[in-house]
Amino acid sequence: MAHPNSGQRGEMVYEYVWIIVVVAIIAGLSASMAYYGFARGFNPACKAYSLSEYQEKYGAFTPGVREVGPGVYEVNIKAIQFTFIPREIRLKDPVRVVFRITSDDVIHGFKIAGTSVNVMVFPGYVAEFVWEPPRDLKPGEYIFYCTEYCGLGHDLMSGKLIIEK
Ligand SMILES: [Cu+2]
Repeated sequence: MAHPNSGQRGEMVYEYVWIIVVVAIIAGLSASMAYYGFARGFNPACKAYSLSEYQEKYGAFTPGVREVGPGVYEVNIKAIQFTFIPREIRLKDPVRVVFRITSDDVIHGFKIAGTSVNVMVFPGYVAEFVWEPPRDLKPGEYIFYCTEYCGLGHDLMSGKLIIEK
């Protein structure tokens, strides 16, 4: 016995309408992603490139904090099992901070508690991003820590960022 709805043209029309609706939603979302990504340049704030590219451009990767202008800092960090080098970062009145973070061994994370900073760090690559601290950022100590499980000492992997005004 045939299905009670078989052969009814009205039912088929709904099938086509829904196919068109679903395809239109997917096409619309893809188009808006492409528009914002390519035309408006809304991309992830973090760049990643290989350590050898870094070395070609800047020479050896030296961990540390450099003040390159008033309130403008460059902070190089090396993440290794199970610490960060340096473990203490001191910034006075930071306006713009360029972080460059690399790993010597496995995948690590770098998050500064209470701020928007949170990146993944891959061995052999440099994660580079600019942090413009909010104007009302309170001076004091901010803990930074690893957010990717990297071995037995993972929970020891932290340091502190000191903001002075
Ligand atoms: Cu870790």
